[in-house]
Amino acid sequence: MMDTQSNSQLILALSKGRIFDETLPLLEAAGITVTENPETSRKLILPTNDPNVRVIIVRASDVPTYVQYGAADFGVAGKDVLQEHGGEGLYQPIDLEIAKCRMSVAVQAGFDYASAVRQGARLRVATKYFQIAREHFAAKGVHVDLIKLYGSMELAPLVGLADAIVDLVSTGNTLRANNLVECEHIMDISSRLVVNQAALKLKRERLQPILEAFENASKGTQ
Ligand code: PRT
Ligand code: MG
Repeated sequence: MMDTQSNSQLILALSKGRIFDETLPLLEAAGITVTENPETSRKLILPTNDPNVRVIIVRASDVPTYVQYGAADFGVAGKDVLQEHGGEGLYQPIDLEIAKCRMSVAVQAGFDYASAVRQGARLRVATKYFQIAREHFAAKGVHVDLIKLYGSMELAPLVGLADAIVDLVSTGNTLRANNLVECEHIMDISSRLVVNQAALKLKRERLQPILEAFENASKGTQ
């Protein structure tokens, strides 16, 4: 038997910081106001003005996992995170055009990346984005040894851990502050709405108006 009560309940997975902040106006456009601030609240499940909609706060890289397994019905995640996750079990209907940045290769100022590549040198590349880096260098036919890091990639070339990094860049301030320069653009990044495939069928009536409002609002901000 269909549980109509639970089918009217929606859970949205967001990460704190820029994704939460930039999703708020889209939620507002759908008539949803989050009534607690994740920066000051210790709650991981936040109520909204709609008793049927709750927001869970998870790590950015965990959003696809919560949605894939149906612990959240929908969520917002960067293209970087989705590429690394693989997107299994996720429907990705809308590019929300928020939290924009780019994925780049960067090296220490003075390191001649182009000639190292031309000479076929084996490069050591530190990154949190293993899949994206692997695909990028394989497509270019560049031999690399990838070193997995979980943060502060910018440090790696400065202390000789790596020749290059693959990381997200938005203003470029972090690279500049650490004497690094971008030498290759891999892809543009923005955040996408992801929806659990079963929820999309079972909760279509509840989800559809929200997806439409998100789509219209994100178009309006471009
Ligand atoms: O921080 P935490 O480890 O919890 O997770 P996270 O870093 O994955 O989450 P968060 O909230 O920092 O980022 C969430 C999403 O925002 C990412 O998955 C991206 O899709 C997107 N986004 C947009 C960014 C940036 N811009 C960005 N500038 N994510 C990270 N950065 C970092 C970048 O890694 C680098 O260290 O900011 C630094 C560079 O910024 P600039 O402005 O100095 O160039
Ligand atoms: Mg971060």
